[in-house]
Amino acid sequence: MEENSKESFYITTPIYYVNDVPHIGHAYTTIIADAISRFKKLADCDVFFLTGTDEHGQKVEKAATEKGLTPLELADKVVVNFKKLWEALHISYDYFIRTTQPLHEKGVQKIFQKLMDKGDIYKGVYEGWYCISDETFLSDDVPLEEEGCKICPDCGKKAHVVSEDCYFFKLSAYQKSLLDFYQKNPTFVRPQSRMNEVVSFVSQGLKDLSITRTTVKWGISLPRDPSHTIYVWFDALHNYLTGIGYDWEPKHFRQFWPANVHLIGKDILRHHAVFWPAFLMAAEFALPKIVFAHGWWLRDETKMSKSKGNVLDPWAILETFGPDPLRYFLLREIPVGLDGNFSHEGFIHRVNSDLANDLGNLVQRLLVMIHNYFGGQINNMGEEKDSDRRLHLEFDLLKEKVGQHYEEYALNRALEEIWAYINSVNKYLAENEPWKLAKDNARRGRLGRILYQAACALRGIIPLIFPVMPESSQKIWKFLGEKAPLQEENFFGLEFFHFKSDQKTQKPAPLFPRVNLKDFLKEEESQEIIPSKEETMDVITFDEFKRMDFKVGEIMKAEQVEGTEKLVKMEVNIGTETRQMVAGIADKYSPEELVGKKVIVIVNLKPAVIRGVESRGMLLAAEVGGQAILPIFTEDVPAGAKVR
Ligand code: ME8
Repeated sequence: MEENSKESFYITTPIYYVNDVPHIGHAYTTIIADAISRFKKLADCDVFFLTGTDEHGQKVEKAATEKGLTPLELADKVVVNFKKLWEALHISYDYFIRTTQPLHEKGVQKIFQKLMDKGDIYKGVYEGWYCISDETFLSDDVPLEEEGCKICPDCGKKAHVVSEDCYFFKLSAYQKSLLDFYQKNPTFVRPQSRMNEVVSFVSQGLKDLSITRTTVKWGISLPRDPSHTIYVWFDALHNYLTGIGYDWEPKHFRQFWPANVHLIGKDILRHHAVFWPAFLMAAEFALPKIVFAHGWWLRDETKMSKSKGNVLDPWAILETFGPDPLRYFLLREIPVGLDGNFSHEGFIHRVNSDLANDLGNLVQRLLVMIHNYFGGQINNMGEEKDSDRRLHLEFDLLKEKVGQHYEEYALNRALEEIWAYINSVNKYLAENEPWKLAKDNARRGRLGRILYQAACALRGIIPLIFPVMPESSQKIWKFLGEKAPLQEENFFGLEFFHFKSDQKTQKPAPLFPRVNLKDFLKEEESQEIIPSKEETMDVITFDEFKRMDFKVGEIMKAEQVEGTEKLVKMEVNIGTETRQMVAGIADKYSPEELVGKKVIVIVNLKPAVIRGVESRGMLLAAEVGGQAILPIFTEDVPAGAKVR
C-alpha cells in the first residue's frame, strides 16, 4: 500500500475576477496559500493547491465592453497578468482553473441538473436590487436612498432593479442543516469572530437564492433552458470541485475532496460559509473542513479594491525588492484574520531591520568567518559548553512551536518566533566574539565550536522560513553547502546537528537590498497608485485644462531600462528640444518599433525620477487590460505641434 500513504491536503484561494489587474490584496491571499502549501509539503503531506480566475458574469461582460474586447479576449489577457504575477511571487500552485474551461462548465451544468432533478431548484420570478460591481443581490434591509435607489453596502455603488424569470435554489430549506453543521463543527469558519457572524446571519432566516439570469449572456447556459445563464457565484464556487477533477478525473477528485481549507477575504464569507455548504449538502458532497477568512489590506484606512481605485501595484515593489521581502512583510505584519494598513514606511522599515539587519547580517558574517578562518569547512570540534547547548535546546522548542503556528495559520507568530531565534544566534556570536578568538591560534578549537553551533542553528532556520521566503532560503541553503534540494527536508524531522563535517560553505552574496525610503518613494511617485476611474473623471475648469501643455512628440531613440520589465527610456523630440522620457510600455512595444513614432506628450509636467532615470514629460496612453496603448499619429504631423 505504498500508493498515497501520505496524508492529502487540499488548499484553495478564491478565483479572482478578470475585470482588472491583480493587486496586493489578491497577492496576499495567494501568498498565504502558498506558504501553507509549502509548509504542508515539508511536513510530508500530499498537497494540492488550487487557484484561478472567475471569468463569467455581468461585471466581466461590462469591463470587456468598455475596453472594446469580447469577455473571453479580456479574460485571456488578464489571466496572463495573474500568471506572470504568481510566477514573480514564486507561487507554486498545482493547478490554475479558469471558469471558461469546458471541464468546469460541464461540471457546473451537471451539478445544476442534479439539483433540479432533486427538487432543490425551481423556476420563478426574481424582483429586486442587484449590485453589478459585487455580482450580488442586495438584501431587503438595505434602505432606499434619496433618489429612490439602493446603494450597495459593500462597495458603495448604485444598485439596479432587476425583474426577470429565473431559477431559485431552495436555500431556506437548508437553514436547520447549516445551523446543525456549525454546531457540530464550531471551527468550520475561522477566526472565531467570523463564525459567530455566520451563525447569527443564518439564525435570522434564509431566503431562496436566485441562481440564473436571462439578461446576462456571458455565463454558463442551462442545457435544457438556454435562455438562462447560471449566476456567477453558483458557477464560481464549483471551481473547487471541478479544479481537482470532478467529472473528469474521479480518482484525483476522491483523493482531495473535501478541501482542508478555503482561504478567502472576509468580503466573500457569506458566499463560502453559507451558500457553498448549502449547495454541497444539496448535491450530497462532503463539506470543506475550514473556511478561513483573512482581513483586508487597507490603504489610508480604506479597503484596497479595484472598484475604489486605491490599489497598490505589486510590480513596483517586486522590481526593486524581489518576491521575498513582500511575502515576508505581508505575512509578518498582521495576524491572518485582521486588517492591516499598507505603508511604504512600514514595509521598508521591516525589510531593513528584519531581513537586511537580522537575517542578512547573520548569514553574511557567519559564512564570511567560516570562509576566512576555516576555508569554508568546519566540523564538530572543541568542547561543547553549556552556553553552546542553548542554541540546540532553543532550536528543538522552536521547531515545534513554529510547526504548530503554521498548522494554525498563525503565520505572523511563526515568523516572530523564528526571528527571536535569529536574534538569539546573533547574540550568541556577539557574546562569544569569534573574531577575537581568531587572533589566538591556541583557541582555534573553541572558535570552530562557536561557528559550528551557529552554522547548525542557521541550517535549522532555513527550512522553517522556506514556506514564506522560498527564494532567499534556497540561496542560503546553497551558501551553506547543502547538496540535496531544500524541498526534500522533513519539517518535523529536522535535527540540530544536521550540519556535516565535510560540508563546504560558500562565501555569500548579499541577500536583501537596503533601500532608503526617500529614494524608493521618489521612484514610486509616478507609478504606484493605479488611478480610479472616478478620480480620472473629476471635473476641471477650462483654465486648468489650458495650463496643460500637450504636444506631438517624435520618438528619436528608445531602449529598455535595465533591470525592469516594463520601462522604456526614450529621447523625444518636442519641436523646441529633445527630452528624455520614461514610460511603462515595454510589455506592449519593443524599443525598435517605437523609434520614429509620433505620439502625444504632456510637456509641462513636473519631472520625475523613475527607477533612477529622469523623465521630463509623459506620454499619453490608453490603459487596456493592464497594458498601455499609445495613440500614434498616422497623419504627417510635425513634432512640437500643439494638441488641444
Ligand atoms: O470575489 N485585502 O473575486 P475578486 C486583502 N471572483 N485581500 C483582498 C483585498 C484586500 N484589499 N482585495 C481583494 C471574487 N482581496 C470572486 C471570488 S471564489 C469562488 C470567487 C482578495 O477578484 C481576497 O481574497 O473580487 C478577496 O476575497 C478576493 O481577493 C476577492 O477577489
